[in-house]
Amino acid sequence: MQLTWRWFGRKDPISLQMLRQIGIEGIVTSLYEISPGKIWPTEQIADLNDCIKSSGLVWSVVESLPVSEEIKRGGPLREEHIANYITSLENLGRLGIRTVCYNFMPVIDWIRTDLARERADGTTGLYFDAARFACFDIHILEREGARKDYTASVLERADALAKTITKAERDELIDSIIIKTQGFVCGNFDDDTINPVGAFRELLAQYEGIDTDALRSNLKYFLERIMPVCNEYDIRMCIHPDDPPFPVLGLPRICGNKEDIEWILNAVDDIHNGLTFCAGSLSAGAHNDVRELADLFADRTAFVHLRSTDCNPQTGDFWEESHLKGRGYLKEIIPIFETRQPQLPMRVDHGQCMLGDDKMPYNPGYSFHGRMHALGQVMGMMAMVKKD
Ligand code: DNO
Repeated sequence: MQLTWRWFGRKDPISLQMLRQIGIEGIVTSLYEISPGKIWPTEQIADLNDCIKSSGLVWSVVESLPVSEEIKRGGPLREEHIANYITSLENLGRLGIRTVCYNFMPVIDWIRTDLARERADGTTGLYFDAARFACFDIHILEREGARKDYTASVLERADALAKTITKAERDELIDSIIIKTQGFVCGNFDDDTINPVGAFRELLAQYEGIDTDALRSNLKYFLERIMPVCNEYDIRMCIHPDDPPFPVLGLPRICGNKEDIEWILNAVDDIHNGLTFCAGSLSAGAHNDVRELADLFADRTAFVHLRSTDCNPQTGDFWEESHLKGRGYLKEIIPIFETRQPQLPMRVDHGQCMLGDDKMPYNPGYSFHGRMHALGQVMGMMAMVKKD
């Protein structure tokens, strides 16, 4: 597979030159400054593309060309936003950028409650604590009917936490869930969002009455509309699985298990409608076996995220594991992709914070030493199966 790396543009403290030194071949990035629903102008794409090329690298994958809430929920601006999306795809396609990752998670992209949970070896990592999340949902968002979505034991822990949580801890939880993890990926919230909880509630309200079937049909509609331009420029769209891969906050989530992925790929049976195989997101659900999923969907995969998690089905918690351990089974899935699609771009996803990473302004999950350490492990696993 092609070794790629998520790079956050010219502001990223990790430079393209550094990435060349550690063996990276392709870049995964986005025009972060453009909000969802707006056109990506040719000049801006070309400018970033030239910058990447001049460092001897290529722009392998767009992650993400974000799909706006209007498209996801089928709002009044849907047609305009789809037309803009098509123009952005044309502009990318004309410059030869042909792999586009996106997600169809309403309101909130990936979710973690703790950004620096200490691990036994002294590193820190991302963590989803089900009770802390329930406390956010029930006692901070105060979402109507929220209690019925949790087990008795999660409720008990969430209620106990609500009694002892300090103002500072509460603010930190809100910041982790709504701002820090979302600011750099999704476009709904950023550091300037005033009253994040209020903004969050407003977005949630827009999804009232939108169930799984409605969201699926909006995805199908979107895919059908963009397939002609994808065919024309040979653009492989690849949906990112829901992270975590189960419904949250009363919102439907439609890309979290085998049936969901089958449904999406069959809804528009075209090679340009593909999957981002995120071993980390999928492995966070106890219902998924990533080895089975990789084997089933390798041929429709356009991009691979190599990362592993482990979970505790009793508590509902999950956490990021070493790339050599956990339910991501990277040792077993790398040979599947390496054999079936040796040209696929893959990136190491999330690393632990180690060796001073915590002193740097990296986005959560996107440490340098942690990811580089994981990259070395993944390169080793790949070398074992690579054909000369
Ligand atoms: C988090 C990421 C996601 C992913 C988007 C793709 O680290 O895996 O934010 O980039 O969901 O659209």
